[in-house]
Amino acid sequence: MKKNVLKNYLLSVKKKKGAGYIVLIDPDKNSENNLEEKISKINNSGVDAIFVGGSLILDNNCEKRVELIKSISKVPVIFFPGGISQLNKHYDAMLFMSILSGRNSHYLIGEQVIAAPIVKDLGIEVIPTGYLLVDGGNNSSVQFMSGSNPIPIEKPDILIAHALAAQYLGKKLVYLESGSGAKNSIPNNLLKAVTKYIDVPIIVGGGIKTPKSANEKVLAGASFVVIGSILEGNNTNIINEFADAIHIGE
Ligand code: 1GP
Repeated sequence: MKKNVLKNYLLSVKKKKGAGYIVLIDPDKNSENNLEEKISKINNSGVDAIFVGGSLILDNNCEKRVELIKSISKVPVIFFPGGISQLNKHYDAMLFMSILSGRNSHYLIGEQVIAAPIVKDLGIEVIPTGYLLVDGGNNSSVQFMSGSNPIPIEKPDILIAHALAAQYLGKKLVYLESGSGAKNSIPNNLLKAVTKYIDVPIIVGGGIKTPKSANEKVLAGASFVVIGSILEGNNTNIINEFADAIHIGE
C-alpha cells in the first residue's frame, strides 16, 4: 500500500496555495460524454484534486466511469466513499471515512471492516478521515442513507467536541459536511469556532454555490473546499472562478 503520497500532496497544496480546491464528481450524475468534457475543463481550471463518490449509484457503471475519469484527469482522483460498491482499483487514494457524527454503527465501523481487506488487496492509499454531518437546512441524501442525524448549527459545542474527538482518534482530516446540494453551507462563524479548537486540516463541503462563499470558508479556516452540485450540468464555466477564490495564498 502506498503511504502518504496523496496526503502529502494535499498538505503541500494547502501550504503553497493557502487552501486546496476539490471538485466532487458524483458518478451517478454524469454520463461518459459529460465526463470527458468536464474533466478536460477541470484539467485547465486550477482544480487540485477530484473526489469521486455519491450516496447512491443507479446502475452498474461506476467502475467504468472512475476508470474514464482517471484516464483523462491530470489531477489526483480520490475516492470519497458513498459505499463499498463504489470501491475499485482506479483511484489514486481514498478517504477512509467514518461518520463520527452519527450513532449508526454500520457507518462508524461496519462498512470500514468490510472494505479494509479489499482496500489492502487493491493497494490504495488511505487517508483516515472523520466525517461530521452538519445540518444544511434540508434533508440530505447522506443523512437518509446513513441513518445519521446531522449536528444542529446552533450547537457549536457539539460540533467542536466531535471535531476534537476525530483529532484524538487520529484522523488526518476532518470533513465538515452540510450534505450535497445543501440549502445552507456551514456558517462561517461555526467553521471559525471549530478551526480554533483543532489542528487537523478541515475539508468543508455541501451547499457552497458561489466563489465568494468558497472564499469565506477559506478565510474562516478551511484547508480544503469541495464543490459539487453547482458544477453539475452546464455550469462548468465557473470552475476557474472557484480556483481564484480558494487559492488565497497565490
Ligand atoms: C458533498 O460536500 C460535497 O458531499 C459537495 O456538496 O454538491 O453541495 O457542492 P455540493
